[in-house]
Amino acid sequence: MIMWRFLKARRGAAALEFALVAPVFFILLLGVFDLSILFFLLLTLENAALDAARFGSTGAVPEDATRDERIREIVHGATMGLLDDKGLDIRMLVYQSYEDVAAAEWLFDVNGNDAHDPGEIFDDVNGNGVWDGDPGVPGSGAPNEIVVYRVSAQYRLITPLMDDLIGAIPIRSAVPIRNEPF
Ligand SMILES: [Ca+2]
Ligand SMILES: [Ca+2]
Repeated sequence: MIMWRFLKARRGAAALEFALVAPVFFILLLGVFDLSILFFLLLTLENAALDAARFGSTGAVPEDATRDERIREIVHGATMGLLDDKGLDIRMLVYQSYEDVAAAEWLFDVNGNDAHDPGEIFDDVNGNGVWDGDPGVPGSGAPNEIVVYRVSAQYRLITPLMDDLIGAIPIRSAVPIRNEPF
């Protein structure tokens, strides 16, 4: 009888332990999923920007589309549609020098108004606490011009608590390239 009670108590304790540990375990598991997906999307984004830059720098104009359209098609193709619902943003910006590229303060322009709004994060390259803008001019550039291909998106974590805590995570890639003398 005592033995039976002991076993029952042990089973109860094991159930209680499981109830306590299970949520932590699942959150950790989802965290691993999140990190894997994030890493994969980041690689995809980088490949997309590289592919776009490689094509764009040749100056080739396809028969059935404009250069700009083809560059966007390449990015969509390389990201396999995985980022289409994650705010995929493709920008080609033309710079006069590599110094201008280095000075450009990248903005995660959530509402797409080309201005910094409260809550939007940016690269504070000169460390003055404000967004100083980007000297880049939209376009895919003329021969020998420097073009930066900026591809960005945002990822929301699957892990419930972490998503509330962190919010949307910006992922991005920028590839600078000098156009060929086409
Ligand atoms: Ca904005
Ligand atoms: Ca600044």
